[in-house]
Amino acid sequence: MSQQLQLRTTSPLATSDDWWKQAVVYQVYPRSFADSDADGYGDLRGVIDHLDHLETLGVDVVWLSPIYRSPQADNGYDISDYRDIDPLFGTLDDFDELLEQAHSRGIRVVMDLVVNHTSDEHAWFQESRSSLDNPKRDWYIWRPARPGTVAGEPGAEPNNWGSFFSGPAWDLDEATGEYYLHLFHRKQPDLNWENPEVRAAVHEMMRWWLDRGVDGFRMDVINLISKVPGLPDGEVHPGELFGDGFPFYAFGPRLHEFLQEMHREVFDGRHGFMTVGEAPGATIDQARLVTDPARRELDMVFQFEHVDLDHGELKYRPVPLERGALAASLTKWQEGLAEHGWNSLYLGNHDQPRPVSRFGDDRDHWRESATALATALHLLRGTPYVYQGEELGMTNAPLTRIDDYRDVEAVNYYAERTALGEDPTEVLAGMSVISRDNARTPVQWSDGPEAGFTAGTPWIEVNPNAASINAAAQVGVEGSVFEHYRALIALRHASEVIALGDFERLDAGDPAIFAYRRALGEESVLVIVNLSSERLTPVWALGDPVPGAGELVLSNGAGDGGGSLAPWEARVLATPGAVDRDVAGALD
Ligand code: ISL
Repeated sequence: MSQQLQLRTTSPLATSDDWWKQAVVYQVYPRSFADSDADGYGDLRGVIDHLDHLETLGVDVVWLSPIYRSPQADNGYDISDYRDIDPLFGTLDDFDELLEQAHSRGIRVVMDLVVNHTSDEHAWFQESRSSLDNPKRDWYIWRPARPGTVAGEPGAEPNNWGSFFSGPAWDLDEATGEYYLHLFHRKQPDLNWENPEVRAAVHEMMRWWLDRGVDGFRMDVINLISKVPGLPDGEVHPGELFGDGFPFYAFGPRLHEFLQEMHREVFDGRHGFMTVGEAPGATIDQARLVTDPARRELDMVFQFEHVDLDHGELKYRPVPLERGALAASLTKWQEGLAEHGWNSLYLGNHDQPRPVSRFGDDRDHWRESATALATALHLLRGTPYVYQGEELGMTNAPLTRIDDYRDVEAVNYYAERTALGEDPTEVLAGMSVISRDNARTPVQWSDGPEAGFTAGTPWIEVNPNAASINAAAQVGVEGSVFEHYRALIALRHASEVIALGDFERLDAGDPAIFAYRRALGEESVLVIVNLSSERLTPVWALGDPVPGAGELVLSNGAGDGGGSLAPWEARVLATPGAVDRDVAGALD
């Protein structure tokens, strides 16, 4: 841990290697956070200029989405130099200043590690593609055309896998007449993790960042790095054009071996770090294995069950959420990782639509549903993540035309589907609900020009509702979404019950009432949230709180404290010793 780090929470956990069990992480997507040089893109100095915002909010960690050199084919998740900062965001000196300023505020800094693939402009790939016998040829996944076909002809790809970004997962490199695998964009060739030289190079780079003072990593699609030998064809599901390779590249045969080797080579002997692995499609059993501390793999994972609930036959053909489905999914994962492993707790990030629009009611109950969702999530067992702007209740953007989109995943999907003859209006309707661009509009700092994000022209439109939804209108304002997030974070810092207590779902009758108890020893915290736009009455009379629940310590002000729950009303009750009021301060 960097010696400059001034801890802000005093609990015994805070100075242990499990400090992240009482921490809250804030995700910055630098491109959309704050622009200091009026080029229309957020940058590191913009982050430095807003560290006070993060300190006021009370977060313990900032996770930076990729800031490395990149041609930006996938907004930086296509890295061409792991040891330099892209000029779009600034310099290594700017990074070092951010690190020092964050640490002086007691905020750790976690980098986004993207090592399932690199950019095709990375030197490693440039060498690898230069010839069949180049020493780095085997650093990537090259294959000849499918037997019996001619390279370049449709169907000649080595297998039938599709890319996450539409089209085949293979591209023909004319120079050597072979195909290379890219699960994402064609400019994101997959690294060959079977090659020990690749693993050693990644480990060395990770140590380089840790030695610079970085406090850990969020690991991009880390569960995809081990592929099934032979790379067999996948099933073509209804509505899809290509085979589903997921069973053959997710949680592959050597994943745990690679993660344990990484832990040995990079983290053994170090303290104060944290690791979280993005693991699309993870099951509870897989998450238990990866996050079981005895196995020394990762501290936690981002699982996707709750953020896939509204995906229909295709991701961009969303279906309505079933009543109580979010609470049921969160409950399943609380119970699933109760004994082994650790949950990351999130509702949004740079790949997901805005939670208040997706899971809440951003029309008739915007503030109430934003604060209700936050209460439901933040008091669970696990490490909460706040995605930039979520603390302000930022909503989905008005994405109506294809020109409103910037995300390569969306743009490619639209091209693929309209080329198949699908109605553009229908395609756009589905995209507007689920698109990653909903989360990538600039952070709304004020009601001024471009929401105070830039003095230039933003790379993506500012949401017009910045006029009313912005930090200046909320920070320090009682009852605001920001102040509710601040209170929830303070509550976590003040309560080992919240950090370490058990979880028990309570049956309140209606599945839309998410009621649960956290207990540690004799102390407990009771959370009751109405995750609906109707007034609901729990099976027990709320006027007479659940027996032994303690006193009301926080509410989101949606209701009148009576026997029923107003739409999106959230209440938190705690027994006397469950919350250290000296640490929590004034909660609401
Ligand atoms: O959210 C998704 C699954 O439906 C995908 O949009 C997303 O691509 C997937 O979760 C993997 O995400 C990560 O890797 C991608 C990058 O585009 C995403 O931004 C990153 O979070 C490739 O690096």
